[in-house]
Amino acid sequence: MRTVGRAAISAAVVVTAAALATGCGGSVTNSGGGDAKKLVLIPGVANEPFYISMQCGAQNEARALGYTLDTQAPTQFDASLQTPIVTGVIANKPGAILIAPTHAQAMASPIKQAKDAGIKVIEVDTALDDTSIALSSIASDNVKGGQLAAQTLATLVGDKGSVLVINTKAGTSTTDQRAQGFESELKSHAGMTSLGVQYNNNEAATAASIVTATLAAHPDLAGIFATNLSSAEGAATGLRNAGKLGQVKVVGFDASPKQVQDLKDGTVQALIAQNPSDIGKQGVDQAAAALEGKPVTRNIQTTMIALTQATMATNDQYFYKSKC
Ligand code: T6T
Repeated sequence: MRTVGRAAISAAVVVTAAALATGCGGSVTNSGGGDAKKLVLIPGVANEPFYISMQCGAQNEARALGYTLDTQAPTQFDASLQTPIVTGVIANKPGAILIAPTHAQAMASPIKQAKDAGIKVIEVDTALDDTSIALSSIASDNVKGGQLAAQTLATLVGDKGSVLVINTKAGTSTTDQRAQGFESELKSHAGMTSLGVQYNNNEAATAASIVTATLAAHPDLAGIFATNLSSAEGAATGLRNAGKLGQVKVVGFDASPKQVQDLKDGTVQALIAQNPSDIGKQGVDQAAAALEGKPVTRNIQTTMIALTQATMATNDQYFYKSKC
């Protein structure tokens, strides 16, 4: 095992793109009788800038390497909606799937069925607990991202006061790791107290309500770590509604257009931006390697950066896209 350290169809699905292959010759039949030149990207949820950016990177790379890439995403970040997509994709027998599992355990069975059908499985962003199913996993170092968020928030609040973690859904590998990294780093900051983790079910409106309720119980709240896009967008709304903008410091993961605007406005103080386009690109590279019998790298870490008002102007390549 080698690690490379560097820097939505039925009621529930949206087909967001089918990039046609250029160049390379006709279809190649895989062992299951399908099309080995066909890749399918199954993101966690449709119409969300993190996954749109991932799709852009994957589409470009697939085109460059002579593969087709279809994207099929659930309308909500939910295993019960992602499972039927996987099942439907298996029936079409693509060469490989690039998937962001919406639950570390609940998605194991459908994804294993894909593997058992002879489809190469590549994890992009999130991962299953069972590491025997995917051939390769491409993601940020999410524990480190959580630690970085804690260090950044500590500086912003003067290393003292109570802080809240807003997470998405329990069982999401990435955001659970970010919360763990945050909590473990907090142990080195004696003046800071964690109010624990609350879950927003990946809904920004729920994150906003969590902030309102927390402020009612803890008017002296110093800071918030929002573990992803929905948590951070909602936290900003909650603080705005409560009239506490700037007084409660926010470090959020991700860099959607709204998050970038919130940073510019000073509504949030820092964003840990990932590199979803590179996750998509490298996912395609690993899928192609697996299909072409070349060596595959089991774990690949992609870059992250802490964006502040001071650094955002020179790092706009890290801003997520709403379209390719
Ligand atoms: O933060 C990203 C992704 O890394 C995470 O796994 C789920 O949430 C996002 O898609 C942002 O909404």
